[in-house]
Amino acid sequence: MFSRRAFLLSALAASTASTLARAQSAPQTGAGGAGGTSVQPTVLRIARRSIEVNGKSASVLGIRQPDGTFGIRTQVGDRFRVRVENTLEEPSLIHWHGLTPPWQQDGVPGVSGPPIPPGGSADYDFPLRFGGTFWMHSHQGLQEQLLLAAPLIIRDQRDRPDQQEVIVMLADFSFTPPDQIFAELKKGGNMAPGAMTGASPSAPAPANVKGKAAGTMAPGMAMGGASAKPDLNDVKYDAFLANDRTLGDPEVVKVEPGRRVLLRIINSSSMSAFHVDLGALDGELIAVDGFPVAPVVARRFLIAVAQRLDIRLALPRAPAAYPVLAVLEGESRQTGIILQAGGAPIARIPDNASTASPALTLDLERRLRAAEPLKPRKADRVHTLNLTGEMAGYVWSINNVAWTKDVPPLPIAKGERVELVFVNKTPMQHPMHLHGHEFQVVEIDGKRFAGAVRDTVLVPPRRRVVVAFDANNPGLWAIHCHLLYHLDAGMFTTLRYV
Ligand SMILES: [Cu+2]
Repeated sequence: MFSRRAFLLSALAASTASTLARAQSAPQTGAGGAGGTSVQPTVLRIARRSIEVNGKSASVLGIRQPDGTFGIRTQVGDRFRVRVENTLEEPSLIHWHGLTPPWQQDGVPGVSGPPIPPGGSADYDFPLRFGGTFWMHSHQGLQEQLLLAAPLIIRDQRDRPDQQEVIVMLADFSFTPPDQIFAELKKGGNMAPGAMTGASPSAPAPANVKGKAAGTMAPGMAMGGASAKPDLNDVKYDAFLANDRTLGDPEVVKVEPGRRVLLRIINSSSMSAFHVDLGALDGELIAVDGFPVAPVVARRFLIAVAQRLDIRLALPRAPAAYPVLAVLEGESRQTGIILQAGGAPIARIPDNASTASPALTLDLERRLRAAEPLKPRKADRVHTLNLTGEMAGYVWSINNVAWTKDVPPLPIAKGERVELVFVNKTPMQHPMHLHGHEFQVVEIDGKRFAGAVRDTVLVPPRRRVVVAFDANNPGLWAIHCHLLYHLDAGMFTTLRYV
């Protein structure tokens, strides 16, 4: 039943491919198994599913193998050989966040290629250059808000046989449909500066969009003075989830006292950053966004949207329950899982921490040092990306241009060392993600250093962050803010080279 549609899709992909296209690198669309290889692909099925949130049933999306496994776990050196089947009634496309495939297999509709139509499928096949904690998510419309995301774990020599791996996937959840959330953000932002959201009789407060203080509503007022507070959490969510569950009914993972645990924490939220709280346990942060860093020991670690943290724990020998919590940035709401060592009793963890957490800062980013940094080299090319926009009208842009397909890609050339200078001109933070390349954080506010290699970096209000990467994967690539509604509003651009 897929074949005709798949054929048409394939023909469309071929006809719309730009001069960059190399036919053998495009995802193969179709339903047949005639791939010319003996190894069967892993099937990942995009499908609607139900979960329970706060005692109510919620219809969401998911990406699972036929045996029910969410996402995929593979190993470095293997090829990423996957068939994605779209069982939805709408188009979809999955992005492999943090991987470096040929650009046509990157999964960004309208950039990498067309989305997979309802009932269609697409095949992917590329080598895995490195291991680590990655994830996959829809890049189509606002599907990510409906939890269309899953872990993508690539094991490598860092994975020790004496440690138990525990994946913690964080998400924000609303019973309000994403289109409506976005419409309300635009409407809410339209209110006159100085008005409190919800205080105006002509514009009643949308239930799920946060009221904005006057100082942060007015772009002019928010840019300077000491009183300007960072503007956090645009959307009021109904719940925060860890592995699809709230603390009212958390996942309990059995672990052995005295054993090592590797937490792979993935922030798959559309809009929400967290402080990971390990309670009484010291954690050793060994990788960010999959890439190794000089270990940092702490009990709290911040995680921006789309980022990942690999944290090693050495569990004490006595039986006990260890909550691994994630406290929403700037608030006390929290989610998490519980590690149950030795059958210890599990206490109910409240949905709110005892105190509100602070806003995210770059304090941790400044401390991080890549275990495998880029070779020191002068930049051949520098692009400055001013992060621009405002709450009024919920307009977000790069260099004051909200993305359309007519925006020319930033030019670079193969073999260059490229630096991207992110300058945040807004009172909101923006976690910036580059597709198809890992980058290194090399400067914060004018201070150079050999920071972490990663794929998503937080740029807080009025901060300047510079990242460097080697142009070694030619194609047309997305660069964007990973806050879903900022991305959809236009804080997105591309770069291109052959
Ligand atoms: Cu943003």
